[in-house]
Amino acid sequence: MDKQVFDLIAAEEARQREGLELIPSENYVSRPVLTALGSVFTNKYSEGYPGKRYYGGQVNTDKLEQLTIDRAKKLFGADHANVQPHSGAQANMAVYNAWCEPGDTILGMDLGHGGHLTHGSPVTQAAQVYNFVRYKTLPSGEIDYAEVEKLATEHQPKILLVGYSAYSQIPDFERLAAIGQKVGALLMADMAHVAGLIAGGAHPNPLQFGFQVMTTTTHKTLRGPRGGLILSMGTVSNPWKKPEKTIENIPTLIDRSVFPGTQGGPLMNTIAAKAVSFYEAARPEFAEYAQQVVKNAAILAAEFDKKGYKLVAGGTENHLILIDMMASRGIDGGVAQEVLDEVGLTTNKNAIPDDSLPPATPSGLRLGSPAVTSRGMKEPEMVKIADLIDQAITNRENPAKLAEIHVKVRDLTAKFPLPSDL
Ligand code: DSN
Repeated sequence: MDKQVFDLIAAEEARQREGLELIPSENYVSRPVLTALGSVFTNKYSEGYPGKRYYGGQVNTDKLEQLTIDRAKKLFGADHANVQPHSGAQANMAVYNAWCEPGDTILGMDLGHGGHLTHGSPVTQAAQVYNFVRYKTLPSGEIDYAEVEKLATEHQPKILLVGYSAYSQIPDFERLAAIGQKVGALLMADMAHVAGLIAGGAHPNPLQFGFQVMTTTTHKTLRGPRGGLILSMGTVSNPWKKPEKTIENIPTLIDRSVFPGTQGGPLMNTIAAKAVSFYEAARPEFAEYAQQVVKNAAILAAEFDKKGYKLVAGGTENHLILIDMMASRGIDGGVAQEVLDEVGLTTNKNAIPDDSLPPATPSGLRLGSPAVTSRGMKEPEMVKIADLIDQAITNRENPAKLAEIHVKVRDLTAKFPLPSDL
């Protein structure tokens, strides 16, 4: 009936099918995840938690949410899971609110060095409520652990936060945990980018290194619906009774902070889709997928390196690559993103550490392998993709050549269906 929206959905589906999705925080969900997301659970209000709700009619929602919680706990080896956060940003806010008082200090990674907006960027509301102190990376591209230790000792943060949206290395969780423990901070990891790699055994799990809280989005490498998740270690008790603020009580403090602290009714259809994605992520095929994501990113990085591109940190240990486009080809990341968009290659401009250019036209271009790997692409396709990107950048002022490259992108994607087509 609604042709306008129908046409837009069809056009977006075609864009996703015919293009190469290289934004490292995006992915393609399966048909079962889409089906759950579009299910009648969207009609239900379920404030509270399984067995402790405000409204009637919860016979199915209670079972569904408990199933989702149990699957998440098992997948990540956590004592508790809160599956209600509407997004990663809300998950992070709920943890800050659970553990900190206004004005308390949180030590997190600087946005300009790969950190995330919600880790204390001055433009966020969180930065008005809490006192964020930020650590940076070294010129080598690695976290400056000595600086983390120095800042932690000096500022005695309530939370030591590790997490990022543009960091291509594997953090030394053991070292970070030791620093946090020394100053008595809650150890929090925002693993939104790599949660799928952790679930698939292709990346270390911070919960195994003494971290008490792990937040994530569910839609990146984890390949679920758009949403958030908080995993924690400790004792789970009745969320209706305010517990003492101790690290042991973190799961209950988090539950109270999500609802009623920072959110209203949960999105039960999204929770259904999260449950399906956790089921999929526990399967052996997903472990293969996670390994392939890492292999594919390494091949992409090696190909760019061969072509003389300068990569932040010199390469990648996860799914993500940050190219210093200005140093490599004398154009900013925004120009590169636009040229690549023209030929169906979707990437995003991104700041590099200590960028001399502004955020709207930064030096970097960020890309990654999760979505193309979901389409079944492997090493040979990564070599082709790096080549297509390089050709487009080199021929950015040659429309005829760009049109030829666009045809090559369509030819490649035609051979690899979307997971939702299978
Ligand atoms: N927007 C996400 C990303 O692209 O990394 C982080 O929230």
